Amino acid sequence: MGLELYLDLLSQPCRAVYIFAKKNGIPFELRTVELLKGEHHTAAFAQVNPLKKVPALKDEDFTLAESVAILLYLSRKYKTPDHWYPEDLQARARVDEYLAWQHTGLRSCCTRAMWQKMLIPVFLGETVPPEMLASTLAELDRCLQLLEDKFLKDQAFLTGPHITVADLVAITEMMHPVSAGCQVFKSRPKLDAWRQRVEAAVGEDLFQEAHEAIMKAKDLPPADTAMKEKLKPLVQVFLH
Ligand SMILES: N[C@@H](CCC(=O)N[C@@H](CS)C(=O)NCC(=O)O)C(=O)O
Repeated sequence: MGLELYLDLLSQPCRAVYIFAKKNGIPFELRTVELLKGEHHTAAFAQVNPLKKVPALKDEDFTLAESVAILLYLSRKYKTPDHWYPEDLQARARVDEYLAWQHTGLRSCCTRAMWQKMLIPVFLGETVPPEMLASTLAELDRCLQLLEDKFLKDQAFLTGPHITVADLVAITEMMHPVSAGCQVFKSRPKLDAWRQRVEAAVGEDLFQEAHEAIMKAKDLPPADTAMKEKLKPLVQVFLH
């Protein structure tokens, strides 16, 4: 058995890993782990990732969790083109800087916005206090401004003139609030032009394929009682 990637494309870090692997022609077996069915809690999956989260990687006897570690492992093992994760010390440090910031920066804001604006009210039928949603969306706005001012500036891509794994991570993060109907790019021409460059670099077909499931999430049938029970811990996280 060669490389196996355990993914659910509803998940942002999974989409980043999926796009990276596909775009670079890395051969892998897709092992779908359906989060909404609670498949990440099975004993079999815990053998691959004891943290019980996707994405996860298995390469023969070697297993790995955490999307950033997976992206870097793939870039090194398959010697992907230098621009994705440049050898140059300072260019690489810029990518590392974004990858370190995003967990508690953009990813956190975008995921929270998607849960509060779409998944909790539409899929789970629970009320999100309007003042909580307003504060989440204001925080998202601040985060996007930071992305533009601190990272993108007047460059073509987030860390310089070429696309890197940082751009893949960021665009997949931003598609979370987009899927929930947030107008992330509408009043942000700089970010919108960047989005178009990233989509063009990835390829429109691959970009759409990776985002098909999340863009349809708003049409999911309402969760049943068992599903609501399973998702309770996550709802608690996103309602605080
Ligand atoms: N820091 C991790 C985050 C992984 C993560 O939180 N994955 C989510 C999906 S986006 C998950 O599996 N959640 C299941 C759960 O927490 O029960 C990464 O970047 O890979």
